[in-house]
Amino acid sequence: MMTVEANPFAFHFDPTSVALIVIDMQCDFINPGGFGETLGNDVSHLQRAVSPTKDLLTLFRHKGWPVIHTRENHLPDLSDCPPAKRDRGSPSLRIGDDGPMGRILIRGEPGAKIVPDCTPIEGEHVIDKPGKGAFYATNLDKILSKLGTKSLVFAGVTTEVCVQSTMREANDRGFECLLIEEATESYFPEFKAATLKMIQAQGGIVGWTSALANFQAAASGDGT
Ligand code: C5J
Repeated sequence: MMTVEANPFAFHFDPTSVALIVIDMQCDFINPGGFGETLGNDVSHLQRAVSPTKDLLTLFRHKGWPVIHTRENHLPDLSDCPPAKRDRGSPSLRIGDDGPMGRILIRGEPGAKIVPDCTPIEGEHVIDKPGKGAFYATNLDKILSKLGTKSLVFAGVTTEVCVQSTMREANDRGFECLLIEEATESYFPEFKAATLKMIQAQGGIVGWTSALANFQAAASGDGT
C-alpha cells in the first residue's frame, strides 16, 4: 500500500488497483471561444490546472498505472443533448452552434478536443459523455471493473461541476477518490475552495484531497 498525506486524513492506495481520471481538459472549457466562454466565464482561471495535470499524467505513464480521460460533448445531431441543456439561459452561442473552434461542444470538433498538454496517448481510455457525471450514459463502470480499479485519482475541470459530479458518482459506487488540488480549477475560485471543503467534510464524505507534491512523494516511495 502507498500512503498520501491528504485531507481530511491519510489516503491509502494499492498501486495495483489505482487509476487516474482526467475530467474534460478540453479546449471548449479552457480556451477562449468555446463552451465555457459562451456561458460568460473567464476561461483563464482554468489554465492553471493544465501543468499540474500534465505532471500527473507523466507520473501515471511512468508507473504504467491506468489513465482515463473524459470529454463532455454531444453527437452532431444533438440526439444525446437534452433540450433542457441546450435551451437554458442566454449563452452567446448554444451547444451545436458554429463557433471559432467549430461547433460548440460537438464530438470531433476542435473545441471538443483535449488540450495538447494533456492529449491522451495510445492505450489510454477516452470516454465521451453527454452529462456532467462521467458514469451517466457511458461505459466507465465497465472499464473500471475490467481494470480492477479500487482507487481513483482525480484531475480536471471544472471542480464543482464535472469533477465533483463524477467524484460523487464514483464515491457512491464504492471507489476511494482522491482529488489533486492543483490539478483542478473552476471559473470561480471560491467554488473550487468550497468544493474541496465539501469533499473533505464529515470525515471525507465524498473522498480526499491532497497537494500534488504529496501524491508524487507517495508514488515515489517517499510517502509516510
Ligand atoms: C461544465 C464541466 N462546467 N466539465 N462542464 O459545464 O465541468
